[in-house]
Amino acid sequence: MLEELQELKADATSALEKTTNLRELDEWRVQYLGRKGHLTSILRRLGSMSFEERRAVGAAANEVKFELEEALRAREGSLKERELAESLERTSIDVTLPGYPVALGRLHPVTRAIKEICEIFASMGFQVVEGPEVEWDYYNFEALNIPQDHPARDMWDTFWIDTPEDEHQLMLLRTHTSPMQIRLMEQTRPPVRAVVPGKVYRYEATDATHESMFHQIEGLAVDQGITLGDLKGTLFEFARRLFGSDRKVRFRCDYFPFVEPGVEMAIDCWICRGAGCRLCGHSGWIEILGAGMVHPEVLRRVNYDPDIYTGFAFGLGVERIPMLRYGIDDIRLFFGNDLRFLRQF
Ligand code: YSA
Repeated sequence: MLEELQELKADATSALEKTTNLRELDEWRVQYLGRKGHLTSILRRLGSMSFEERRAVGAAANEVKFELEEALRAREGSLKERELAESLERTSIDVTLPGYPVALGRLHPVTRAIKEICEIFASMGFQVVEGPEVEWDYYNFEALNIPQDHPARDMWDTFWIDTPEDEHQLMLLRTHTSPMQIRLMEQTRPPVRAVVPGKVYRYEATDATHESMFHQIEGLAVDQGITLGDLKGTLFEFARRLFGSDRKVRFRCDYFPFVEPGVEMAIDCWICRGAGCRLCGHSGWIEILGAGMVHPEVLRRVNYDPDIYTGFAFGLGVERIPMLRYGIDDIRLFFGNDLRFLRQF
């Protein structure tokens, strides 16, 4: 029996050296070490042996088993290495090839318009500041001369925020960037010259030129001796730099409770070039901003003496600028998240 074991070991060792891949190695394992393999069949016969024989053959069989298992592991390691080297040779990596390009994002057209507009005003000496989108009723309406029952509240209906019962102030999503006029003047003394970009919200039906969330840029300049001429000069210069001198600009009287007098500024329609179409409501003009001279009541509320200081302010709808620029005929495209649209800019 001991001889049979030595023969088995020699036989198995030479068969192991002949294996050339992992599949053959597994077949070898089943043949020599498996449940129905050669070694197991020898071990099964141990039961019919004498005690002395069983001890000697059992110990020798375990030793052979241990050695064959060791040899199996070593062979497995070298076969794996060989297979890896062969597969690398087959696939051949060219480390000098350029890598995959990293996909770069880009700025949203509205973000780009905000940056560009702020840069124009910054070059005219305006500071750029931001303010809260969630605002108190006081700053959005009251302090701007729009008390509780004022009809102007109808055109600026908004989304209201629940506040704790003991909080007596009303909270809302700001309908315009104008509340920042008050916050700025509360914090500083004249001269003030600032622009405020940011999101605003309105509870209104959407159409080609109206969204319920859009962006505005507020402008405010307060000092001694500021006139409506300064307002017009500043806005004309802004329009000339942004659109070029061939675009037509129109000023008309308008009403806002926090200015006196009030104006609106419009640019000739980008689709029909003034002839009249669906987009401009057949008027030939698209309104881009409301403006005016800051109302004396508003100045008084922030402790600026209206007999000494005057100022102008404006609120510009940002989305309408890239619409004018690129001939975009529907504002809803900006936030529809269609990459085919956004990748064009
Ligand atoms: C007026 C006088 C000031 O001294 C200062 C600011 C203002 C503007 C005022 N706060 C205001 O919000 N006026 S507005 O309601 O006419 O909006 C200003 C601009 O925002 C519009 O000219 C238009 O370009 C844009 N806008 C208004 N509603 C919009 C909109 N853009 C997209 N969607 C909407 N729903």
